Amino acid sequence: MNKNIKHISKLLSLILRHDPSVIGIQLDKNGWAEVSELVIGINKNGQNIDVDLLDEVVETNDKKRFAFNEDKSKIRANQGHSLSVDVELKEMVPPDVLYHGTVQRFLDVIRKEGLKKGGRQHVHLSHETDTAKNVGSRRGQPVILSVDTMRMHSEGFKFYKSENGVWLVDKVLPQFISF
Ligand code: HQG
Repeated sequence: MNKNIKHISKLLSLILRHDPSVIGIQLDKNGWAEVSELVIGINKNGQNIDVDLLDEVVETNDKKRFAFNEDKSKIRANQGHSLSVDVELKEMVPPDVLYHGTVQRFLDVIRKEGLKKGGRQHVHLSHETDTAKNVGSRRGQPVILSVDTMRMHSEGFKFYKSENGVWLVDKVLPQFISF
């Protein structure tokens, strides 16, 4: 990926998931930023960007992290927020098993407490073991945990799927995890 595009993608993640105030803008309750305000804010912050480049960043993003509204006047992150916004996630029946990528040093705590959402709004799970492996690799040698989502679902836990295909849940108790 073009270096500039990657840089802008990272900046967008910061602004749209965690802290819009870094460029002096606000998100609405559904996590939307006004595209016009965003472009002005990013330019003021010293990064040259126009609507076409923003479009390219959204289109080429490897994980489809961002989405425009219909008339492209607004933009938001599909998931991954620490900010408490309602991105209108769809509740869905999960596949029988989902995976979580982590690293060895967290396993003792995870065995005791299960998976917790930490700084984000949800625990992130994936359908593919490869994705879980990549997620874990961000922190070191990846460890892939399997989650018995069929049982969780039958016991009433709610699952959501983001627009870009990430499975989200409030927490995963240890009894549902295979180590
Ligand atoms: C671990 C990226 C101690 C958990 C990725 C993880 C993903 C615990 C870390 C998305 C724990 C949290 C999310 C417990 C979980 N005690 N550690 N009880 N429960 N953990 O970044 O899932 O590129 O908030 O295993 O690709 O790593 O940003 O979550 O290691 O999709 O779009 O605590 O972020 O996507 O880390 O990653 P994170 P995650 P983007």
